[in-house]
Amino acid sequence: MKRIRFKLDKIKDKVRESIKKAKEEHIVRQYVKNNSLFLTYVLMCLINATLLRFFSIQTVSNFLSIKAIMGDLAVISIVGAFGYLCKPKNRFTYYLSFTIFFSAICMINSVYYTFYSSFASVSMLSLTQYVGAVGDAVVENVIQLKDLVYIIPPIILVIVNNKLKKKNYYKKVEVKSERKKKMIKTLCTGCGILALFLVTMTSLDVSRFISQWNKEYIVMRFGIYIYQSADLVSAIQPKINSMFGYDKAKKNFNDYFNEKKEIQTNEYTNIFKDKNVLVIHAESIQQNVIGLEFNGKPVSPNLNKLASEGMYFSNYFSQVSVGTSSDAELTFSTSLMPTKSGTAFVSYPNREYNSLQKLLNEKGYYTFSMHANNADFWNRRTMYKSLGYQKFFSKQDYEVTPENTIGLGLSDIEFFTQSIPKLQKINEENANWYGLMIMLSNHTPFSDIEKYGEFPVDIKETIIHEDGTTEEVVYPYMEGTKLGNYFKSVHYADGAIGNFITQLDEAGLLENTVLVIYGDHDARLPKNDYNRLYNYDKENDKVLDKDDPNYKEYGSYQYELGRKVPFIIWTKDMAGSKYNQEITETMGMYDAMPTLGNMLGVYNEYQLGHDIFNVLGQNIVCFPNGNWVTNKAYFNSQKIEYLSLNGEAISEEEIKYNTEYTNKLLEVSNEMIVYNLLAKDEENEKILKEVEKGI
Ligand code: GP9
Ligand code: MN
Repeated sequence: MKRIRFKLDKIKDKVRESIKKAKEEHIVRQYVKNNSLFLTYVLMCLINATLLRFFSIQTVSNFLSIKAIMGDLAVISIVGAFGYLCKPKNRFTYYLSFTIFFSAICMINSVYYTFYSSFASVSMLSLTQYVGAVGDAVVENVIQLKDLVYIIPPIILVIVNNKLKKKNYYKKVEVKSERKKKMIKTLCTGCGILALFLVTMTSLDVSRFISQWNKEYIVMRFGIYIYQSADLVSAIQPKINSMFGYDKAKKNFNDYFNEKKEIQTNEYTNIFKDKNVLVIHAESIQQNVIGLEFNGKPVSPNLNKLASEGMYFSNYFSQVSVGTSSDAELTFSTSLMPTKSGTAFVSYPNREYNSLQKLLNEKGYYTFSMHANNADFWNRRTMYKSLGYQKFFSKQDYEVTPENTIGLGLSDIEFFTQSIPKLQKINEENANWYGLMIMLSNHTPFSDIEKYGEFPVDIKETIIHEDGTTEEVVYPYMEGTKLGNYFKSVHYADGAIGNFITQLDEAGLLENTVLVIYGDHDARLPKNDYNRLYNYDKENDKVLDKDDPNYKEYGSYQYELGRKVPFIIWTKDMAGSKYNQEITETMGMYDAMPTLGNMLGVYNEYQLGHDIFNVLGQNIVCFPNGNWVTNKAYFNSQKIEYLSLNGEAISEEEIKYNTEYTNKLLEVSNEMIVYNLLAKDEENEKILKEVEKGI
């Protein structure tokens, strides 16, 4: 014991001595003076990464996360260390290049986060063509002032460099061995920070880092630069993935479905047997428009009517990832989740899918999709074959002119109108058919307002004065806001649906048809606009104060839960029948195929969702980022906290169970697609060989 104490004292003395020596020799000051360029580079890149966390994740604990700062610092210093190998006069070019590179990473992620509430993935590079097509929408709706702050650090580095030049900073001669020594010292410091960072990692950090579902969590704990490096590796994975780990994935898959016991029938089985099905993919329609009114006029009178006459699933969540519309189509048709990296439509179109379309094909249905956009958008032309569509009516099958265009393409009214003769022909030629109709007009940025028609989103009031005279007062309310424009756009899209139903009826196409409508995903509108919608103070034309008794909380949870979409199943004769009901059970896009399939008399043994009528009171909806929601709670896996939905606390065990359920489901779903597990073995071999050849 004494010996240990003696040794400790000796170390303490040595440290004290070194500090004293350092003070006397001004070592720190000397270091700063001799390494100003490197230190500016480190500081600038670190500030950028911190700002990114601040503007995206937005809680103090996250943006000042020591772990993330350490992770970023380690990467920046390790990369920066090699700058010392350059001669002093070339060093600036090295550091400026990397400052620009790191700033670009932060800027891209900043823009991306606004749009997708997630961080960018290299695998999305293959999807840039689609971003191009909706590019205007992105620029108009998404690039904000906050995305431009990342330009400042490279500018500061240039300014510092100019100052250093004037002070003859680069005139010093450094021999090769001296440069090497500096590099090694800096590299060791960087590795030391990395080692310190690694020992502070928890098992949760490790598992989340490996699984990569939860991008926000990884950025929060590992920093943006480690996240982006790991993402680069996982982007190359689709090719590598399918070459390795097949056996493990296959075993996982077998175990999962062997354990899954599913009830296959209920009172809804076959209620729509041999009926035609017309599915409307309602672009960006959110559930919160249903029932909403301005000046006594409903935003969506037609959807309201369909919801009140049919089966209306009012607690229905979209489960899309970066593949937005295409992910919605995938999950709706196959009951699978979007893939971990890339998108199923673009990265894995050559896989085997068990889809509703294929199951209906087997029963003699003719299957088709109609969408007046470019057939290659989201790689639909190719993927549709794998989903089992027999025909795809795309832009080339419609007459698109500048006059009949709204937003991204052919207006919804025109799209539906031009589709009627096509539908009539299909109906004449086929005993049964299943069709998907993808709407387009209600797509972000909702700025074609003059084409949407009149729908004021202000507040109009008539004031009666004491002398009996009246005065019309108008409060701007949602006019001029993005959300306000969205409501105008929804009103237009809803009108197009109403028009279409009349046309279908006139053409006799509703007699034997089940109409299904789903909102594909939320409209990614600003949270502040919702705050204005729910907390408008008309007297002052601003949002109510937080401590006002009438103020309704609209935080991030309300926003996330507010992203629900409508799901309606309707037939002409359903109103007033026993099927005319509102189903409030929490439900996801992956429950659509099992629920609708059962009504049509088909069953997919590899579905991940459930027939909702078999799981009433106990359903769970998993999201691609690892979050989940039930009737009782919404769990945010980034914050590791939940919001109670029934006012009661939920147990630790329930959280653990649901989280494990979610992670397993996401893993199995991803592996089913990546490893093509639904394919027969010999087909799979063919695909894997193609992958090996780099196709
Ligand atoms: C494009 C349309 C919109 O054809 O479906 O796609 P989104 O941008 O919503 O994914
Ligand atoms: Mn969409």
